[in-house]
Amino acid sequence: MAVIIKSTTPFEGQRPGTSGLRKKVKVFQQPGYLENFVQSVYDVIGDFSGSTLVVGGDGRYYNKEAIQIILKMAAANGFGRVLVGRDGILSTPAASCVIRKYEAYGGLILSASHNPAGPDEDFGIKYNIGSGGPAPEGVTEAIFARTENISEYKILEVDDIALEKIGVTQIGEMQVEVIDPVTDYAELMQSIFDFDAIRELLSGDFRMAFDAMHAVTGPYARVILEEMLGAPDGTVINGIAMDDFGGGHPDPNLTYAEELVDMMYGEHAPDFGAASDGDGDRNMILGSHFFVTPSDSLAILAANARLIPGYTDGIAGVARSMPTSAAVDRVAERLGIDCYETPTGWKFFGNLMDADKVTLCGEESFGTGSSHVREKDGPWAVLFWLNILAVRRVSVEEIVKEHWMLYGRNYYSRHDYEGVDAVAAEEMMAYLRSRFEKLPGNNFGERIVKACDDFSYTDPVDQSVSSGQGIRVLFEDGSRIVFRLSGTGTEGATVRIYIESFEHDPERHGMDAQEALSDLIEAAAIISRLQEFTGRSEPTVIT
Ligand code: VG1
Ligand code: CO
Repeated sequence: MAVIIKSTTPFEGQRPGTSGLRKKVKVFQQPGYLENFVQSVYDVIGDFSGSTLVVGGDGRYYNKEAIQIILKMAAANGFGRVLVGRDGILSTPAASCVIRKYEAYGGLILSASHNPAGPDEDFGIKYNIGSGGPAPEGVTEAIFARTENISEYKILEVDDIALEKIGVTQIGEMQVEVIDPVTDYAELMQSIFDFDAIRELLSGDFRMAFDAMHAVTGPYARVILEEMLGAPDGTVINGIAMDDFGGGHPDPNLTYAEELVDMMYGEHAPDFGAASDGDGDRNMILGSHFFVTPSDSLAILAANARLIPGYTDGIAGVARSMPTSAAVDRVAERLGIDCYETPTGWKFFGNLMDADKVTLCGEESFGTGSSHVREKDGPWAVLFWLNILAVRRVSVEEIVKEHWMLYGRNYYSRHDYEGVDAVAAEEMMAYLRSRFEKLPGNNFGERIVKACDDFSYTDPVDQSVSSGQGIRVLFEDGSRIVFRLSGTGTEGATVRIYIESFEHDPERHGMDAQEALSDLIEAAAIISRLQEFTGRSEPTVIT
């Protein structure tokens, strides 16, 4: 029987940010908290009666409990069918794939991405629309507005639904169909990449390692890399998914993917190394003793796309988030295709892909993807690189260096200051804004400030405007510094500083990025008075 329960939760803080609603598990466990968010989603997304919802998550702590609530509420609210990954598992890109393939009304994805998991760590939920992509700002704002005045939610009072086996269960008027979390996604990958060529590469001397970081990509990588592509057992490391991600921080970067990084810089380093994050939408690419920046990776995928069966006809256009380096812009220019600069967050790529304006897109934060789904896609990026390597048969390092020769090198780095006092961080941003008029004309070493602004984006498809998306300090020589506050952290504020400069001269491509950018890094500290505001002098994470 469906019951209506009067809500008593504190609604505060349910604003879905860049990647949905992210809070500590304990916050989600408050009676009615998750229920209120879910009911608010169901209340504002339109008439879905009788249609299909997709549900799945990265398997983190509270995933299963949350799914039971979501399913019982979906039944009480009139969905006809829910497709749910076995054991409640679906990586973020696989959820996007399933939504699209089965033409679902939308989906609920449970993840806090790369944030640590466990009873004292993070949980998250977001709504994706029928295209398979994250809900656009209009929808997330409507969900938020609804959470502020919701007074009751509907739930079906039934026993928990078995999710361990493939099959269909009826609850009330609704069918719950448990699906294999990997099959549909693996089929999609097979339709894009040359699996035969990759299998051949992997059967020779070529050695690779994939670090699943004890998170959701473990089962995907084991099936696709080891079973379908014949990579030797053990290629996938940390491949067992755990609800606390093994106590780790499944963020595929040089700091947190320590085990893989040690291996790739060790004595018998494999030829290729890759890692993905908690929910499988991010990727890090390494060669033997060599790190590929995500911005370079996007540019290289764009430049080599025609080598891949799924993109032999070329790509329609590319897009990158504003703080991502302009490396891909140079490729777009040479290919004669459009390049769009969007705010941070995958949802801004959706309209461009739906309108066929772009095929590939990416972010500096280890996110790359294409219009095959509407999320960034970690394993897809890994397969893309493998397919390029299978065709070109040169090393990762050679591919990147040749790319720099042809297009020039964008030196790039991001400095994160995590867990900063939130008020201090806002004050620093306000101080920066107050200097927009004063900075132009000033010089820092040899570089002269040309302009400063707060990035604002007008969507070329629906004309919606998103402002306040990051402070840019642009220099006359084309280098730049960007200041942003993270929208995904759950403790205090995270200040992100992005630094970029362009080097055309191949003689100067061999520098360490921190060294090449040192004067800009210093300028960033002076311009923002970072230490005065935050008390910090060293970043928490450098990528
Ligand atoms: C970060 C990244 C951003 C990414 C977002 C979600 O956001 O910088 O590029 O889209 O995480 O990624 P922020 O606001 O903290 O800078 V994921 O893998 O959490 O879905
Ligand atoms: Co993620």
